[in-house]
Amino acid sequence: MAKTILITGATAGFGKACARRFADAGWNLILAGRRTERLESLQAELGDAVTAILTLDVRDRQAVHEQLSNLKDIDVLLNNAGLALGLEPAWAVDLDDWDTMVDTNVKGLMYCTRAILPGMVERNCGHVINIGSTAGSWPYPGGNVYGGTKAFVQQFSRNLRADLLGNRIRVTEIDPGMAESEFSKVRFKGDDQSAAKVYAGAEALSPADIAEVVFFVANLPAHVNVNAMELMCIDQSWGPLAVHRKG
Ligand code: NDP
Ligand code: 8X3
Repeated sequence: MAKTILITGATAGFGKACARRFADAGWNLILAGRRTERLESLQAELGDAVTAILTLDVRDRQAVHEQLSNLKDIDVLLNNAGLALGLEPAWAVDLDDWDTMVDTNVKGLMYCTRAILPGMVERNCGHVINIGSTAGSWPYPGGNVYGGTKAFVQQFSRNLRADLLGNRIRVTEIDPGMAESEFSKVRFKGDDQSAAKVYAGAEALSPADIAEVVFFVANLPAHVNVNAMELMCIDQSWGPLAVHRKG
């Protein structure tokens, strides 16, 4: 029987690429995001593979509960919806941006997980795949709260595993580095030039690369749990620790 994946943030980037990858392999898809017209066009592209589209803002706790808690037979929950806003230093940042990142990347992911997990526990099977980021492990100037939200995703994923020990439910955190999607356009609030500079001259990861990794971990034998996987494009690596020198 075909398995079912619920993808949050399916209207762009990683989520959309995952929808295509899993549909290609015969999975059923439930696609969620705020932009209905994009969900409809993905449904038109992928046809019967899409069993439902859900216009959903993951920050809306009540809506998440109403729309997700009744879903039965979810084999994989892909907690992908998320965003970064701004790159300002912590003392200059717009507090609304910090709130939006926490509400989406932390609280939205919590709400979706809490809505879907009881059904998985009842059936004693399932897989929660959380999209973290290298930003959750490796700091950079301007990463402040975005990196903090992704560090939450890392520890929450581990703690879910601890809670679920004894159940046949897997939890995986995928931590990509720089990947070319609409991410930077969102971060720079529609400034295409600033967004393009992030990827200029480098061969960034693509959403399809991430989809391949998500597909891989979801299709391992049921007793194999990949706890976490970090990936970067070959053109990205770490720099030295920064030193401020007088004069
Ligand atoms: P995109 O901007 O291309 O896609 C983001 C998706 O998240 C969209 O489908 C958007 O849908 C959805 N989304 C955002 N806010 C909400 C919300 N409140 N409710 C529901 N859906 C929402 O970015 P990516 O595909 O690159 O990002 C996907 C995930 O990967 C994010 O969690 C991001 O932090 C993470 N990531 C990205 C990296 C990168 O370099 N691109 C690297 C590491 C991690 P809509 O606007 O229609 O609601
Ligand atoms: C996205 C990657 O380096 O822009 O999570 O934070 S980065």
